[in-house]
Amino acid sequence: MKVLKHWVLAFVMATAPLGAPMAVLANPAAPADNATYADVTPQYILVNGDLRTGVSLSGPWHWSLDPYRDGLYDFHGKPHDPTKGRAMDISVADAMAKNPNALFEHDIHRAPVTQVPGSWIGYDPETRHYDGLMWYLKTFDAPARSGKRVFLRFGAADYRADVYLNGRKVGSHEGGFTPFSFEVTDILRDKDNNLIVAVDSKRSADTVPPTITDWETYGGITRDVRLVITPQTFVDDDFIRLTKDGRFAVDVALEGAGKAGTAVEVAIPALKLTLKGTTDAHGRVSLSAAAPKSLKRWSPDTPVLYDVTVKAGDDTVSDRIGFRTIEVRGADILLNGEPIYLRGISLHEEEFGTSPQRIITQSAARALLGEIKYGLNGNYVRLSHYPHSEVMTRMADEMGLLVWSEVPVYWTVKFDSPTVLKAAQRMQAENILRDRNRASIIIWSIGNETPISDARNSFYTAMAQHARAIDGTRLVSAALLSHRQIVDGRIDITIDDPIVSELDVLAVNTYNGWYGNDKIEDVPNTVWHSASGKPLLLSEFGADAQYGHFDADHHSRFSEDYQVDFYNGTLAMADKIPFLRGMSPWILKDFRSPRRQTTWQEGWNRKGLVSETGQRKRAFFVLSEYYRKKAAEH
Ligand code: GCB
Repeated sequence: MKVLKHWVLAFVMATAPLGAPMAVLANPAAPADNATYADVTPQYILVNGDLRTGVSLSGPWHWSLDPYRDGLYDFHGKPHDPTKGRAMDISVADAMAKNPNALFEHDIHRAPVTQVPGSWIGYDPETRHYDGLMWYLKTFDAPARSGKRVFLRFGAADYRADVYLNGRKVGSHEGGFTPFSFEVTDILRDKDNNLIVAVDSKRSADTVPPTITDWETYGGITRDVRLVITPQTFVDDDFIRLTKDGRFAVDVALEGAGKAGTAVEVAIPALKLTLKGTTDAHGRVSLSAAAPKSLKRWSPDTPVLYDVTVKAGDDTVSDRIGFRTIEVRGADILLNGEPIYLRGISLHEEEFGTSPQRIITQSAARALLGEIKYGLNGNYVRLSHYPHSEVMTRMADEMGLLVWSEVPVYWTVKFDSPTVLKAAQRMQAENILRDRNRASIIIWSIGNETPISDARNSFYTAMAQHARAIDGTRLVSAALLSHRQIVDGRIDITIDDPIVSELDVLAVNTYNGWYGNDKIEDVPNTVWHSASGKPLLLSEFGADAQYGHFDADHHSRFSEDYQVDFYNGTLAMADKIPFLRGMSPWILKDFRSPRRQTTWQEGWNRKGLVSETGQRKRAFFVLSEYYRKKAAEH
């Protein structure tokens, strides 16, 4: 068994109930190859990597299609030797200067240019439905960095990325929605660096998610790329939060030769609070102090963020952090000790508009979340079905929206595969470690609508325990399916998924009145059962409607009238579920989905309450009014 990474152990100890830390470490679905949490956690966390000192490499990059994967394999299908550089990495101009007759089949240095971040589905009509391997090239001069370390950090690349700098492979990453970093200190040169990235969007039965989803695959480098510059020893991770008993708790982990015995100072100037300590032999320190009375707790109504700095040796990391508590008591969800009802909606990572890019800028995030908070009177968003950009979660902190954050364990993941579990846990670790300091996030979701089986149950158990091991301060949930029957002429739904025992909050996707044969007029009288005593969220419900299509006479499917009926019926049902504590209907905005091809849809899932360009459908106002009343009640 490999040695656990120091900080993983640290956080397990810090978050597990007293006397139980080793139990938390036991992974019930432990992969046969003895993988440990060390295998699923990134080598460098680079906490706040999006904000740290550095330079952005976003902007113009060359792109070159490689449908036959020639850049990876030679003529006979043998992989190229990654240590010797690649076909794609040869500077054709240099080589031609030496031998004007040299033969090249690729010339990425003269290939077309696009803007990174973005997705190739928007580059060109030819790439609109491309699913495969794409090469990217960025040439750049390095910033001044004497004596410092340099990391290449990608916000996300969908789905797999192989990264080469100056002809050397610096690393690979699997997973389309989480950040990754590689150290390049010794490879970087002052001038003319060649950064080549092979991004492969192709998924398989062994990927997370697998091939079939209900959303568009945005292949490409979809989030910012940065060179992050740190001192030799630096703050790799910090976890700063308010505990349920009202204390500040801080865990800091340093990386680098000088990580042991280093003084660490965590300051929140607005609260006149400074916590000091010295790292242990592993470069870790845990600090805690009573929260001052002047602390204003973060909530959707008071999204107060404090400037926090962590200083260690030559390094300083700054963040803006809100402080709040979240817990479950019986069937209630308590925010800062008070019961709260989650007035939410689900969201895919797509900006308003028709350009197929998926570029979540601050203004795109503000526009989407603003529609939820001010348009719908909401206080909550389900960021489905994968980790959204850090721009989005930071914006939720700033604007005051509670967040459900999810990993792309969706539908038919290969639950009996230890390799797939490892990939999913790695994504989970990258997501949680990126966002543990976001007050807005209250729920880590371990997946969506997965069919019950023994393999799935142990996979989910491992995921739930892993989430708690990294962050024991938030609630764990999953969007489940439920058990429907007709009893005494009424729709009768029982939540009897065995995974319920592993979850803090139940969540069910329910589409009666849209999918299946139930009529929407029968939905209000649905009876719900759960023996768990835990709070329930309706994590999805919705019906397709094309904006502007009305059918007052027949209320036919895809009309706005039908969608209004569906919302009225489902909200009436919701009012009668005694243990319901919130909802995130499907979905704020119509989103691209290649599997939706009727004349009403034309490649869009039309369950949005607003169209792709942001026009509000009538059902938007139904939910907005419902939430206005709910907000007044609570
Ligand atoms: C679901 C899925 C979601 C789909 C939605 C639909 O249950 O969780 O990803 O997009 O239904 O529209 O069918």
